[in-house]
Amino acid sequence: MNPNSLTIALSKGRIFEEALPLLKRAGIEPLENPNTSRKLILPTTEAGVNLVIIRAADVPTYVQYGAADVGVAGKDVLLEHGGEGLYEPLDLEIAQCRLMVAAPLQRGATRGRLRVATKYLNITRAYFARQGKQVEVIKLYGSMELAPLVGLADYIVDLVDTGNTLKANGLEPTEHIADISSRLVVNKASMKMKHARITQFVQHMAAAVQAKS
Ligand code: PRT
Ligand code: MG
Repeated sequence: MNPNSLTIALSKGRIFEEALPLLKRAGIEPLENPNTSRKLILPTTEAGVNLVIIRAADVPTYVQYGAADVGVAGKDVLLEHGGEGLYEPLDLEIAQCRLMVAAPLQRGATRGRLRVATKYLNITRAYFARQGKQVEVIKLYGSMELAPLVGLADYIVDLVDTGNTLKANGLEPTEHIADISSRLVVNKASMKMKHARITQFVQHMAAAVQAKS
């Protein structure tokens, strides 16, 4: 094990786009663009530092098992995962949004147990349990906004940024569950074995976040 090597897990799309300037300030630039390259492991300008490009929801798992030393993941994904085996040393303040309950603007009286469609099963179950509400949680993998329109669910739990997606589908946010931003996560064993390298990386990223705000 090279104590100076570093594998960084992150997803394509908004997290990659917003993490890139922070990584650049920390002296790390990918040698290829993941949006055009088919490579899943991207070498960077810094020797021994590689980016692995994976699905957003898989980032905590890769870091938990040490397949990556560090990663960038949304707080939504971390709450759903549970955070086992991970340190969360830094709020990167990127990809910000809110996790909300939403419902149709026009909603009829509901009979029986409320149904809530979401991809966040754990968060949703815990949230309604805290409210003392009995709900049936229906797992979906995307397009949650459709569920109330076709009678699959009474409510959804989803991320909201501008609110345009909800509005376009005749929905409105009804309850705020959590403010979301992306976090830097670190594998607990890597933190011990590569302590100097990871501490330095976290400090550089913290300085990059500061410089932005
Ligand atoms: O898209 P894919 O299926 O590959 O995976 P993913 O959806 O998990 O990844 P991605 O890249 O879409 O989202 C990664 C992370 O970005 C999420 O886990 C959040 O932490 C963060 N993030 C920030 C968001 C949003 N803002 C966001 N607005 N993720 C998703 N959205 C979606 C939301 O689900 C809804 O469909 O955008 C829509 C709402 O946006 P508004 O502006 O219309 O309100
Ligand atoms: Mg998405």
